Amino acid sequence: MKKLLALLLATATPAAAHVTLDPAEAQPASYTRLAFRVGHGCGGAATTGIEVGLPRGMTVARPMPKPGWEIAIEPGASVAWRGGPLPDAWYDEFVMMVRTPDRGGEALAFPVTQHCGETVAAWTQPPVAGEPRPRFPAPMLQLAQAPVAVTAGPLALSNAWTRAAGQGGQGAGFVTIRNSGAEADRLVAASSPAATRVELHTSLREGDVMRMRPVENIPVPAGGSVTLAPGGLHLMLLGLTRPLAVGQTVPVTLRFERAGQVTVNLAVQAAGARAPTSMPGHRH
Ligand SMILES: [Cu+2]
Repeated sequence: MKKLLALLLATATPAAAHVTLDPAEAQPASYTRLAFRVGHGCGGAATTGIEVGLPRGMTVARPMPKPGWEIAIEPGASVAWRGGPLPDAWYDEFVMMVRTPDRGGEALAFPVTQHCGETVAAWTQPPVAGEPRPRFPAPMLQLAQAPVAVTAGPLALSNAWTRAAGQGGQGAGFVTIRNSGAEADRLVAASSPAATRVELHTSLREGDVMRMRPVENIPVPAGGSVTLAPGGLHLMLLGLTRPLAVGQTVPVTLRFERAGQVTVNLAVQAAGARAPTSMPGHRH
């Protein structure tokens, strides 16, 4: 018979005694790699399985195969790994690729049941505002607030994003700019606290090679729009002053000839992303 470990763990040191989720934050409606970190067994016993419950609306959850572990999927409900054993003193990660629901601002709970032979530990308690941290916390994923269109006069900026990159490197920023006004405008400069310098670039194909070239400005036609996108116009973030990590946002201030200055937050997507919510290597 399985015994619940609650009483046993209640007397153990609470520090580090839980299953955690990496990363803790992600963008809504985007493909995200989640790693469930298991840093201990159940009160000394080796881990022989974990079962991860999926939050409502998480229809895509693809576990990464793991040598020595069998995978069981219940679509839309749970993903489980059975195998090991993973000794109590060892550490391991259980990884899946998910598509997060389009519910920006929501905190998603992933109730995890950890099996150690006959013993079970249930990490299933979401935190409750105003109450102490639960003794058996469920791993949580905080979804960023859904990006809203930023406006400057007749200009509306939306779909602002970039890709993960390392400190000291460079990144390309993308955004859609719509001009509902009767007069054309031009993007003339950009800056960001995350980059030493931000240039306006276009991409040109020369033979088989794509090259980037600075442009003086980017026109935004009256009653029209311009889309900065991979393979075309983009913001070039040079000399990154900090790493750009998936799930974060990067503020960039754009200066328009007529509309003036406006700051947008670029949502950081995976390194290979071709579109704001795409999975690396896939087009949607
Ligand atoms: Cu460039």
